[in-house]
Amino acid sequence: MSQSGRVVVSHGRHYSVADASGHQWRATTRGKKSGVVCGDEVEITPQDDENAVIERILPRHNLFYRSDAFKSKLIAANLDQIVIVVAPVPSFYPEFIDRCLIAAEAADTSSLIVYNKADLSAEAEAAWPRLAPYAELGYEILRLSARQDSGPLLPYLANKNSLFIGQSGMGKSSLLNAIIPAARAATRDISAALDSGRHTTTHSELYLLPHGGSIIDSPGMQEFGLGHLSLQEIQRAFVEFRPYLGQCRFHNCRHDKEPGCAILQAAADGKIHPGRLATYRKLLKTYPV
Ligand SMILES: Nc1nc2c(ncn2[C@@H]2O[C@H](COP(=O)(O)OP(=O)(O)OP(=O)(O)O)[C@@H](O)[C@H]2O)c(=O)[nH]1
Ligand SMILES: [Mg+2]
Ligand SMILES: [Zn+2]
Repeated sequence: MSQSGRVVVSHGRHYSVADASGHQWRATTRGKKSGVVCGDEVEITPQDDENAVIERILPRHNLFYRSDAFKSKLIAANLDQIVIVVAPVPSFYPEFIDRCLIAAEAADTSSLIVYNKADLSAEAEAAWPRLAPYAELGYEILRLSARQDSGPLLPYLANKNSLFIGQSGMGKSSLLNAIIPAARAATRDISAALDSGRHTTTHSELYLLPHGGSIIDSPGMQEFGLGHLSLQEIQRAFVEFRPYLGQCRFHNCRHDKEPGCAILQAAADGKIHPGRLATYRKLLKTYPV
């Protein structure tokens, strides 16, 4: 007899699926089939009291993924929001934020930026201006310290399925532990993590919030490829481009060097941040004319 459940752990091709009663099944897919991610609703067939086979993935509201040079990598499904965790130490790359925001826009999920480690006040103050463009674009930024008080994030998480994402060492797992102490996710000193060349979190896992909603903690990443998106999807994902799209002289304008380009004009008028345009230009290079 098959039943349904939600994928709460995805570790290579091994999964945990929680059913409605909260029981967690150790699950695998049939044959070589994979493509199951945290947050997926699935149909399973129990094999015994603990093991089950995933028969199929139920229709997804959305799927968040990135690509590397070779293929796309699924990250999580059925999300309400992406929580991009950044911190002053180790330093974060605005381009990484741009890429996450683009993937989130393309997956039709909202995003929130958490600026963690506010307790490192001198460093936090120094790096703060690098986040200003995102505030200007209307993205919400919460400045907090997982170590001191994660409280300001709670209202944003209530009854939502959130994905914590970010570069390694930003404090995603620390934040998770502060919010759900029972999670007891591994965290690690950055220098130790960098020395070993590994990320501390090695698989994605979904944790339930006591009053509704859930958090998926994901492994840190340095690269966030967008090869799965078309150039048009990328252009639309830059929220500040939207008022100007369709207003260029050429209908297939790449907003590169074309005359009569409304985007370049807006940038020249100071309406598009140079850093964001630089990210766009970098992405554009991967889409040959
Ligand atoms: N000062 C300070 N350090 C923090 C804070 N939050 C996390 N850290 C430290 O930052 C380091 C990395 O934290 P993790 O939670 O492991 O980071 P992560 O983003 O989960 O890293 P990966 O799993 O590798 O992606 C640890 O040494 C934490 O103790 C904070 O609010 N303030
Ligand atoms: Mg982690
Ligand atoms: Zn243009």
